[in-house]
Amino acid sequence: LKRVADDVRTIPEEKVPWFPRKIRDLDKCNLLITKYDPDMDQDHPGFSDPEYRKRRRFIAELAANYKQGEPLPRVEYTPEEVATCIHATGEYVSDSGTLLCVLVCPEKTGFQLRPVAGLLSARDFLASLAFRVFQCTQYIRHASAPMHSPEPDCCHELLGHIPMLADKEFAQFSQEIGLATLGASDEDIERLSTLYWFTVEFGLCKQNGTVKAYGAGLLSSYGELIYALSNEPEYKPFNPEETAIQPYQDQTFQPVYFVSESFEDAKIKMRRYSSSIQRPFSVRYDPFTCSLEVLDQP
Ligand code: HBI
Ligand code: FE
Repeated sequence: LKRVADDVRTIPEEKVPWFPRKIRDLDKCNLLITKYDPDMDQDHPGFSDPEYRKRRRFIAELAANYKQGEPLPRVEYTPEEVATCIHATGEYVSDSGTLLCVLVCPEKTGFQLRPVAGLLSARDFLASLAFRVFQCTQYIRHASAPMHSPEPDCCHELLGHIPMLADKEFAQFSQEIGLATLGASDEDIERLSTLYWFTVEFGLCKQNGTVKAYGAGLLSSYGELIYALSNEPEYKPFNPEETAIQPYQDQTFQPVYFVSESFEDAKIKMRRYSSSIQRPFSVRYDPFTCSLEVLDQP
């Protein structure tokens, strides 16, 4: 009888993909997707610039050697990088952006940054959010294309993501997407990553009756921000079931945006959606031990 019971218990567990259970496990969430990086993508603005590629390898090395809990590696930006960032964002790139997250976020929301060398797999990227850790790039886009970067870069993180991570409601929303992805099937990761895309990256939200942008991809792209609020694209109400299966664009402006009634409303809808995802266990984050409690489903 015991044998049978054991067998029954191990069947569902075998199908569950590995996921981090302690914050230190994020050192293993490091699967890079290299298709848009300057060494692999012929259309990358830095592809034919050996100096740029060398600089990127240097900054990538800092991220590769980083271990959870260490202070963020400091990058001394060159005058050219500073100029590019000012061009892209109108702001001086200094440590003041990261400082907002290093100093303000712990107090406001507990979000931390860790360095990442580039685009991560959606599974690894989203898993870190479950621990209130944001994987943050430190390199600057290529000087020849200050208004557009095929990959996330430091300008995008500083202008788009970091201020949002200091918002309580938004931090909760981000963490809950992360928690929903842990051990999820590839299909569910795809749907949750699409939801992340249309909210955290390209979301619109009503505020006092007016539609405003809050997505980091919009806040860090002046061109797309104007376009997104211009009435030219299509607007749909945010509804996770529908939003999760909307095909999306990562090379040009979005043809469609989803509008939430409020962050609060988006969070409630997202929570309802996440709880409809079938997993043979449930997870709860314990902020005191920075680890997950994993409870088997009865
Ligand atoms: N990796 N570093 C990094 N930054 C992102 O914004 C990011 C990523 N990997 C995947 C990803 N975004 C998208 O798939 C999201 O929709 C999850
Ligand atoms: Fe982003």
